[in-house]
Amino acid sequence: MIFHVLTLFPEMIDETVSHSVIGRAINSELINVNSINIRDYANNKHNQVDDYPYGGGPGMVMQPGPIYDAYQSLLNGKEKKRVVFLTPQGKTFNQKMAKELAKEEELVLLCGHYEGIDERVIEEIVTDEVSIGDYVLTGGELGAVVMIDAIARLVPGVLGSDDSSVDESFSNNLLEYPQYTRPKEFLGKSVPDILTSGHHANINKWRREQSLIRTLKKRPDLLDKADLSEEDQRFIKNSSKGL
Ligand code: 6GU
Repeated sequence: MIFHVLTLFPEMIDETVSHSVIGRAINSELINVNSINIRDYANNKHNQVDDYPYGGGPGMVMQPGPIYDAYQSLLNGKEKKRVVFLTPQGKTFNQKMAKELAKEEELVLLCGHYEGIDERVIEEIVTDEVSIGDYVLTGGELGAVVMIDAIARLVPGVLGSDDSSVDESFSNNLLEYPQYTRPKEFLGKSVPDILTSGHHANINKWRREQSLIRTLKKRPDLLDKADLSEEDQRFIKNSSKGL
């Protein structure tokens, strides 16, 4: 999968994706992150890409031309691509969107800065508007790397062989069960006995119940969307009494 990022700060993207799981996925060519500096498409000798807003007001607005030309440079005559504009006005990013976008072969992420981007280029090239939450950032770059991380880890092969994305929080609208590793005792606290019992059926049951309890306590809003067996529902009912 290829992520093209149109940005004025390509280092913010390249540096962030160079580490850990995503960095390895890039090195092994499972994904490609192609940051394009919009400033390279400036058409004046000062490499200026923003200007004063028509009608007045604070701040500067990114001009449409350089963004449009940077986008065109990706097309090489082929069909249009899906272009996500990172903006607090967008639809809030979530795991479902990550899964949906992970099906694409290529994605263009457009990062705005300053007071915004000239509306005409947004109308012309943007297919999706995405926000990463209800707060205001200084630019779209952090949103872009959040999206790249969440989407890339769903690309087959990016996580190790052990299918670690199947069981996890949100994929089934339940939070994950608690994890423990050595040492067996830490600050006087022991690992739950069941995890060292070797009874895999009991361990799975305990983990399921822990997921249900956690979700009930921390994110009860998720339970409506979760796929719950009758046993799960009975367990939740009994646990709720104690809360
Ligand atoms: Cl994606 N961009 C900006 N600039 N601000 C945001 C955002 C994105 N998501 C939340 N706030």
